[in-house]
Amino acid sequence: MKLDRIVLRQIRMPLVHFFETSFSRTYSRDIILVEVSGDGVTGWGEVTAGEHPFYNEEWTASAWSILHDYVAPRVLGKPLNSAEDVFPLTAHIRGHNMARGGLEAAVWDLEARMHGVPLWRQIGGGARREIPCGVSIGIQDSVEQLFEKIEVELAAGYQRIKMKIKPGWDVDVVRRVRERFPAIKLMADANSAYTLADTDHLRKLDDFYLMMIEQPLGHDDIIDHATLQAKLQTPICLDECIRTVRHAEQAIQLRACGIINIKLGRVAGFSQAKRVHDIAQAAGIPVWCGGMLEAGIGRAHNIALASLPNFVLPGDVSASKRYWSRDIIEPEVEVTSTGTIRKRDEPGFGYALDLDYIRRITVREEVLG
Ligand code: OSB
Ligand code: MG
Repeated sequence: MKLDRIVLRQIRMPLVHFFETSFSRTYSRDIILVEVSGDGVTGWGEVTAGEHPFYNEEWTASAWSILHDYVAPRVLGKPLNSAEDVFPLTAHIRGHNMARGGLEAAVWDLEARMHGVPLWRQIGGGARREIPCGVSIGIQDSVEQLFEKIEVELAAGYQRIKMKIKPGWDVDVVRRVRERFPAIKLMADANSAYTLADTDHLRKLDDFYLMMIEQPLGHDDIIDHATLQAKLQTPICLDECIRTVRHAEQAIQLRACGIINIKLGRVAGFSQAKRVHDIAQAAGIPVWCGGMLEAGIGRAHNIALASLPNFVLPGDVSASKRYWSRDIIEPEVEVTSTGTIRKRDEPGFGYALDLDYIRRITVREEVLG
């Protein structure tokens, strides 16, 4: 297989509700879609970078530049035996995994379509017919608002609630949520808002039998997480700091976490996501699929990823309507009353693209090759 054309599109989509983490509040997304063509077949990927370099070093404009100037030239016209060849072709680029991963995932989609199989089969997934789903609920303006959101998501059937925390919105809020909802699967995500100096404060969270605490410490730290994990009963789940297979190996070796959140973009695509999945499985570390407020393509790719066998915990992959008044795929992603998403059997990522809508919300487009 050989790519002869890459189209980059930046789309702008307002969120139905703002999403607040410890690092920022997002009202609207600017998302890069990557369309790759070769041998008469087309595949699609989505870049998961945010609008600002606050979750990691990437943002929409940096991802566009990296794709345009560095990723596309390394892949266009090169003979590819499979989508596995994309990661090594872009490995000379340091970091910028989300930009590289957006294109890599598009090539997996293309390869699946070429073989006429669903993406989940192409990546070696398919361990389950239905993907268990949780929701990630951002920091709210009041605890009452948070209660309301949790009620709505539980009524919809979601299997676990993740609440975002930051200094000033942590132990007391988690306590109130736990008192109000004593039996739910609950976890907290700090997005690197704390340091080891907060150890005693974070230990108070042990009282609330959380499933896990996600990324409490530095976005680039593994060693301090190992120190903290030794002092906490609650398992630590690592997100930001697992960018490579080596990071996952080191975190496991140092006992820095009990659980890993795998995000397709953060680890540069499916080939590395699968390897992180495999080494975690071999070490007895469960994984789940994280989210980056994706539009339909990224969401569909996450569903495929979450069908690998060690994705045993509910992920942050949820229904389109929680994010968008209209998604870019048809049908939109829906969740069953038991909080699962059924994977689909169509070739590729499994949903049709709403190209008219994509055209209408495109704010930048460039054809390469
Ligand atoms: O840390 O998991 C995170 C969104 C943006 C950036 C980082 C994170 C998140 C989420 C949202 O938690 C997950 C989703 O619903 O897509
Ligand atoms: Mg996280």
